[in-house]
Amino acid sequence: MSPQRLDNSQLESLPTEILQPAYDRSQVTPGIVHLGIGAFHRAHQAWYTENRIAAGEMDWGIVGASLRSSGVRDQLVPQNGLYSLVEKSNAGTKIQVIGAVGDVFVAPESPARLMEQLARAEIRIVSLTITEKGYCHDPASGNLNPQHPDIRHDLQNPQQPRSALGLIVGALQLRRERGLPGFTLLSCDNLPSNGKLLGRVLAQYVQLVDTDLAAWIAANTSTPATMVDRIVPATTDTDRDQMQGLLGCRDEAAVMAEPFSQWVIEDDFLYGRPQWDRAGATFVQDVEAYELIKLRLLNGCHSMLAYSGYLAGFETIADVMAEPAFRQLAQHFLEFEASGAVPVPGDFDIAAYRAQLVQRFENRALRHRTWQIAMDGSQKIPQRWLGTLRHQLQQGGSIDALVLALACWIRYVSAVDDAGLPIEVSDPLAIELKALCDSHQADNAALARAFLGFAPVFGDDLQHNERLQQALAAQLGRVASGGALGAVRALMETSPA
Ligand code: CS2
Repeated sequence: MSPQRLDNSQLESLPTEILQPAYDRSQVTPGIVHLGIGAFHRAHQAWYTENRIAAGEMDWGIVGASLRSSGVRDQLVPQNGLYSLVEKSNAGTKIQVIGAVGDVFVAPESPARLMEQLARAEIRIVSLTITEKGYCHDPASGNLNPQHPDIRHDLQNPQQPRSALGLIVGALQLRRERGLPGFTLLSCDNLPSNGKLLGRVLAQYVQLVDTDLAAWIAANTSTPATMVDRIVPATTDTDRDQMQGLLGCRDEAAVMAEPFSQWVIEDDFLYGRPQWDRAGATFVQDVEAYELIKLRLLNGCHSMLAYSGYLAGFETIADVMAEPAFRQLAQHFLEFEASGAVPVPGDFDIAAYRAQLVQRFENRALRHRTWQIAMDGSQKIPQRWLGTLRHQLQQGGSIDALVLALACWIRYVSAVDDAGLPIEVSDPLAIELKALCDSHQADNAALARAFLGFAPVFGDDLQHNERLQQALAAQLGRVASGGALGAVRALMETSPA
């Protein structure tokens, strides 16, 4: 017999130490549609929103949507949208059952039904965690890629859109026809100036659809920027089995997260918003400095540890950090490369931020897989590493850790690790990247040149930098001969920190 699932009827029999909705869920009405209802949204924005619903802001319930698979819907809908958020740290575990999510829709099953949800009069915010590649843009330039297969498809089939942009524009068209206002579009993805980026690709897309609609959308939507931060690894079956023991019922939709959480939001909402600030978020006029610090320090270091650590055979970030040379690499990168390349607000203690990051990466209670973070490098590297790299090159500063990270990424996309085992590379440009590796196998200088000249990731400036090219060729050689661990150790023997 399959075990009882978590649902409304199970709430009263949950152990008392587990927090749960203390409000009447039947009184909640939706105000937000969230596109991309993965683990991150459920551990972050939905958790802040839960706090506000519990405080009486009952008209901000969340309708969830998945743009690809039905997995999350199949987990959440049989549970009446309930799931547990499990905060895990070296100090212990805290569990809260969240009730903010109502229904969940799966776009590919019926784009029209999802567009109807987006067109509901009471929806005032459409938020997004669709990952970097969901914006269908060229990562190096930040412009819409009109050749993207989903964009081409949606321009041909506007009633059956696949992309977030196609769905949003279709829904806004319905709202306009029905005399309804637009909505605020809230990007919560790890992209610099994510609000501006969303506004730009949306405008570029709708220009290809209908110029009148483009003007209406420009006047009836806003796209505030946000900086989101919480480490949320993919949930595993082991996590679910452990949760069953703690809850007394089966929660297929449980999410694991670190205790730390941060949300900085540009206050530009056209149709109201929950008072997320009362739940710990910060509203500011300008998010950019926070975004750059987070992307270049946290995410930059994460990706560096992910590629180098994966090659060396480490499964999780905490495992990588337990190896002294990698920990030193992280500290070196944070202090001597990334920190100098970000504008630091006057009241921001960057040394304390760095120390806290190292601690967060050392959280052994979270099994954050290097493979998970290594996904989609072609979409992540421009904002995580290359801004810092350009800055350091211009200033004549250290680029050692960044170049080593690039060499490890190149080795990673060649799809063989340091033990000679195949790597399952998950990246929209995986084929192109592997082809670059294969055509320059025995020649590190040519390999370095070929990658730095790969415009979708590197733009067209970096290939002309002699210092970078030589350093990358040399580091590719070290990684090939001594493995990632050997190369990290060699670098740390000669570097400060
Ligand atoms: C990670 C992020 O998977 C990744 O690429 O670097 O998801 C990271 O855990 C979050 O941005 C932390 O806020």
